[in-house]
Amino acid sequence: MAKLSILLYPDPRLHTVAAPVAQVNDEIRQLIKDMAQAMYAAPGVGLAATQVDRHLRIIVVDTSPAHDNLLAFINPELVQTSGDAELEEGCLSVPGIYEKLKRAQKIRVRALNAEGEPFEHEAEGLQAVCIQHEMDHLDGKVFVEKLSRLKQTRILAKLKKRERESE
Ligand code: GNR
Ligand code: NI
Repeated sequence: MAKLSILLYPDPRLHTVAAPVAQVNDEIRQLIKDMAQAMYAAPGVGLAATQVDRHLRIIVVDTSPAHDNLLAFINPELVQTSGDAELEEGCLSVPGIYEKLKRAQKIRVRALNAEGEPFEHEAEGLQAVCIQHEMDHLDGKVFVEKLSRLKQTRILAKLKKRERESE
């Protein structure tokens, strides 16, 4: 299995809009396995293909306490959203930065599974927030870019300072 490395903000490749998966085949299934491995190793509760520099519309999510409920969504689409959630979010591509964002509390997602079959999934709370966070990655958006300009400037300064100090 290929060990995938995770792109770090502000890497411009994180702004790539991912292309739909045309055919779910063994290559896609292998990518999903590698993404799951990278997510669990990090550790994180979700990962988008964008973050491992594979610009296809694939996300994996596991918000279960025992890390035993892997969900994979290929070409995910939100078909329904309701309510408001405001949760502190983090991102494997922006390590050490946690900020609150407003999201839908409950969502219904339509996607293909690893067999290429369409399915729908309802999520709420952390799982719903995580799926929305991952779907943003597929559109080239990193969560910090939804914050105010001031907060983004401060986060970029913090990341640069950290980079300087690690040299
Ligand atoms: O590991 C992660 N935790 C998290 C916490 C709150 C809201 C979203 C997330 S997703 C993040 C992993 C990640 O960067 N996915 O893109
Ligand atoms: Ni993220």
